[in-house]
Amino acid sequence: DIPSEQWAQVIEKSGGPVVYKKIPVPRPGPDEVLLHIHFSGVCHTDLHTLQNDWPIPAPLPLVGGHEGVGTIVAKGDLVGTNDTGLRIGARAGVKWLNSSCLACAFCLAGDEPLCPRAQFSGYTVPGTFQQYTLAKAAHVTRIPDDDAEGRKLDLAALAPVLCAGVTVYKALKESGARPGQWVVVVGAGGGLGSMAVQYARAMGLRVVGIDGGKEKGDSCRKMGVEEYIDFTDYASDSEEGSKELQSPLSGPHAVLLLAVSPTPFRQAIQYVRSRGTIVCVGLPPNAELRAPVFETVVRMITIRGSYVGNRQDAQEALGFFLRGDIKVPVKTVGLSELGDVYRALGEGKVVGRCVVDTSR
Ligand code: 8ID
Ligand code: ZN
Ligand code: ZN
Repeated sequence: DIPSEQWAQVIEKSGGPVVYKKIPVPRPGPDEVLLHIHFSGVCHTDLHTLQNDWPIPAPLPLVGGHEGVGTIVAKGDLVGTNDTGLRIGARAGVKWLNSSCLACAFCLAGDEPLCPRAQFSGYTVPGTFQQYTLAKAAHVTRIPDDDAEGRKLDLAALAPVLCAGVTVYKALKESGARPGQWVVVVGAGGGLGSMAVQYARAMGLRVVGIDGGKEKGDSCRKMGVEEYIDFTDYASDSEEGSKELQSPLSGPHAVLLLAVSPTPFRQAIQYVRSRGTIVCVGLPPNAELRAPVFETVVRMITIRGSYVGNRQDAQEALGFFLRGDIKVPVKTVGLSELGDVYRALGEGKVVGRCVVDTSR
């Protein structure tokens, strides 16, 4: 039974606070499914949205959230009934990429996050911080009922795979790092970072984690870093500071930049190995990349961006989770407490990922 009203967290003015209130349950269009969302991870992107950090403003009022796991409760007439896995009662995931045109050159080549007509969950269309959300059938992630061993899935732990997991898995592939090589994860104690450490390990890479504080350090070691560097131990949070960072790092093959501050984006060139790759993923507002041309050339450094992943990347990232390779502890709180999570994220106090339970 689908109710006519539901609880949601609504951004009514930019900067917040979010308002916990009842809103109507939407009905699916012909190419959409309606999901009863059970859990949704809270990504730092959701905080950027609340704070209106980025060049493209989000339309308000808005329901945020883009890391949702749910059950399909209704679907439109164009959604196939046969082998698509989208039957009523099936589990499915909602990602940042809510839809794309499926017809442009990017979509046809499996680069649908680059589609000029892409829509984003919790940014340009309502997201997963509500009990029922719409999603385009073509873009939901199919989730089996059980894991690879036939055990019941931990859906709260699975939720972060749908943004953090797919994003870092894709970024690691984009880095070109091979099994046995070193990768530095900058922001390793956060949501994407915790996942990145585990995916990197599962992909046979050796990991150095950088983040701030002892609690994040303990968590990084649990996730599997061989070395933890506490950036707050270094004298200056500046490009100069990177000279100190170089010595413990000794030339990683790849650097994944997941932090939400601009400084580490400028430091990475100083310590990445010659012929190494710097992958930019974090989105600090108004930040600019800067690298000396001479060093970039004579050391053959690659600097690239990586943006979520395509539908296949999502299924592959989910596969690691289903096989038991991704064990990032999540802190689950009620959807009604989302405001506290935003606050903690803004203060850098979230270790790993917070997930909201839409039933409370
Ligand atoms: O597709 C994409 N490119 C994509 C997908 C998903 C998220 C990009 N993102 C972006 C988010 O919008 C955000 O800007 O990635 C960034 C990280 O998201 P998150 O992992 O959800 O945020 P978090 O949990 O707050 O983790 C950030 C970590 O960075 C650390 C913090 O301590 C925190 O643990 N950090 C900071 I801030 N400055 C640091 C520094 N100088 C640092 N760690 C090391 N060195
Ligand atoms: Zn995200
Ligand atoms: Zn397209």
